[in-house]
Amino acid sequence: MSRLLLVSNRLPVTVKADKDGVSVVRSAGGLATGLRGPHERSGGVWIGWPGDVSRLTQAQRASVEAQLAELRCVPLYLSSSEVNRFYEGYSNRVLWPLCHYLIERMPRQDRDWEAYRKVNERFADLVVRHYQPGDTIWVHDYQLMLVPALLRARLPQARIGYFHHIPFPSSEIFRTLPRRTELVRGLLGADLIGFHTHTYVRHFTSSLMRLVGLETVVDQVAYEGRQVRLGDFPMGIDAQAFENLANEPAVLEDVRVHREQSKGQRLLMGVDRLDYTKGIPQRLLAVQRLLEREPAWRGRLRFVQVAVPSRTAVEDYATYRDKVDELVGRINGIYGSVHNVPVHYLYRSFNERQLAALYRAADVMLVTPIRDGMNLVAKEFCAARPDEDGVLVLSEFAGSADEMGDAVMVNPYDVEGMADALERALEMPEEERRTRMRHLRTRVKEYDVHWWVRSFLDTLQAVPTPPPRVEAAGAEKALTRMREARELLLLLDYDGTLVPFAQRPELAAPDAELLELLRRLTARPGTRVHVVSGRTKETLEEWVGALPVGLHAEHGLWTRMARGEPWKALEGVSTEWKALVRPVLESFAARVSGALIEEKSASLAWHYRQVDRVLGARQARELRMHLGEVFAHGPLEVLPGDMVVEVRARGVNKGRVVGRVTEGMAPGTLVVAIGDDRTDEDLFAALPEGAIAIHAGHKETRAGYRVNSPAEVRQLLSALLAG
Ligand code: ADQ
Repeated sequence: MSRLLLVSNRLPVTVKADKDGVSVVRSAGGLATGLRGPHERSGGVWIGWPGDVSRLTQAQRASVEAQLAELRCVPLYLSSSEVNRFYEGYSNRVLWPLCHYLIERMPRQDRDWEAYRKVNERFADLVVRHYQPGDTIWVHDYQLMLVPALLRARLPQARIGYFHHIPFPSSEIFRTLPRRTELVRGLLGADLIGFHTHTYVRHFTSSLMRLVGLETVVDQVAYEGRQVRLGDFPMGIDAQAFENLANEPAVLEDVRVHREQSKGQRLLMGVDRLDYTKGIPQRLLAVQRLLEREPAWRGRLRFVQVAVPSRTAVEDYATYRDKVDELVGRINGIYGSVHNVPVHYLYRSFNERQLAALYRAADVMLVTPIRDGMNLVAKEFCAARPDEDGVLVLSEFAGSADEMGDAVMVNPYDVEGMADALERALEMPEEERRTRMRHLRTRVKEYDVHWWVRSFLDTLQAVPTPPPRVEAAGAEKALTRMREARELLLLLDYDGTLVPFAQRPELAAPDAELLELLRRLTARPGTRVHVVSGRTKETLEEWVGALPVGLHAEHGLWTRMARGEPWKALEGVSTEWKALVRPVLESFAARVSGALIEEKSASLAWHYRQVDRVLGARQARELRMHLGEVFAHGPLEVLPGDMVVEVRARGVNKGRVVGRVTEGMAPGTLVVAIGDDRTDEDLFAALPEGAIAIHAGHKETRAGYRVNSPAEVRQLLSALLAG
């Protein structure tokens, strides 16, 4: 097993200072428990914030560090301003409500973005310092969404995973965020991006399409020359540990006491962090509604709501706390008596033993968040019921709902419906309760946190490591060889290589700088230049025909070897199929606004650069499929291009140009081809031995060298002239 570097905002520890000194205690949470084994076995480290240590003395700090080192934890200290702006400001005030669909809770201006970015950089720096070749890096959660890309830029060969613990919202919500694209690109630095459910994966892929124009094929996205995998990995809990706890004699004694105290009553339970996503007010309203409409339940219900204080420095949480307090007071005021109140509200943290006792004592467990990435409480409840009794009422907006179909499902926004579900749960016959609980427990026990860690890490390990990437330095090396060559033959693609893509094909005419560059290249001693393009011969003639360059139009169908010479076509190319294909393209163009058809002598192209991204990609896929089926054995081929589907006579490709231009070439001539898309790969494949192929962009390529953009192609060619 390779060394595992875990990266999360918080370290899985609590630092406690008292009169006897300072101690570092391991946390018990699901993530900490699940990752403990792999973390220790792999000999790696866990990097994160140990919490506020600003009040500690120098000596106490040193002691904390020594204890952290024992636990293989590396601290990243956050200043109080960073806590304020990176953690509470951007993470908890912006990203948390956004991902939970609560955009009205987001501040109107995201002033804390810079702090978020800087702290993400600090995390990446620290990871890089601890990284050793061969390590696997696993970054956790929404506080660190930029870290994967920051790492990728500095560790191109590293194996990087990222897991998003909260929901990933619909792209319609996500795209309201000013920094949406930076965040999505931040995640794309990873080799594997994991979510709790398939729905979140789908939402993420539609954001990729909408914001970056990337299409996901099954579970992979090609990005900057790498394949990024996406997957759903529903997180589990340490089910065995919870079951063991629930069977401990001291816990069973507590269960007995709880039951005794609610004698003659049914015990309803809620356990949450006090967070506005957890739906506590809606749940209280449902209890109130039940008592209101069914007087028979009055005095017979005891609802214990446990709420751990959370993010108390964020004002929204304080307001929310007041709201819950008020509701509890109101319900108890109306339905309580001198001896008894229906709602017992405990605003504090409980340890796992106490929680296990509450879970095991409950008749009905209410887990009704308005939105929740997964929700582990629902699973803990089931694990703590070896007696196979108790009813789980679960919100359909919790990620866990996807796996826990045997719960009583509720829509937390429907108070009346929730009151119905409560009643149904309270009156559920024992046999049904047991059947449902058995099924729930089987799932929770089988897909526990250890399974989750294993399946994520196994998938991450299976990702092939990226081939060593030739960076700009590689192009430098190509440049040296080009400068040294006595004779040079340049084969240059046009669109996406010499000029960037334009909204419409006719708008990509060469600018003065490009014409001058090409002219100077043709004047360079021993240098011949050919433009090899998919464009028509008329366009090439008009745009660059005045220069002493060779021109190859329509992917090599037409060739004009030198200025003033006639255009010659490849022989034996059929074009009758065009009459059949044209109506198909026309019917697709009519369906979507912005699509246009381009006709050349031996090809037809359907352009969708101006179509809505999602719709365009979907229509293009459908068109390719349709053409593939109908004309499977015809004399034509369908090429996916950059925002274009091109249908071309079979046998015509840029590779055919190579034979013609190298005929009679002086020995020792260096052939250099530069291109950016699939059609250029045909050219690269046909190059003679010793030639240089340069890919302009970030796609998968057989080229040995890479530059990033048309601007860099021009820089390279200018450097050739300068040298
Ligand atoms: P949370 O929003 O914190 O986690 P959840 O999954 O329910 O939500 O985990 C809460 C944890 O806190 C549970 O382990 C629970 O036992 C504990 N807890 C709750 N109330 C407590 C109390 N009063 N005292 C002590 N402990 C208490 C985020 C996402 C979730 C996702 C997890 C894991 O919001 O959707 O399931 O991460 O990915």
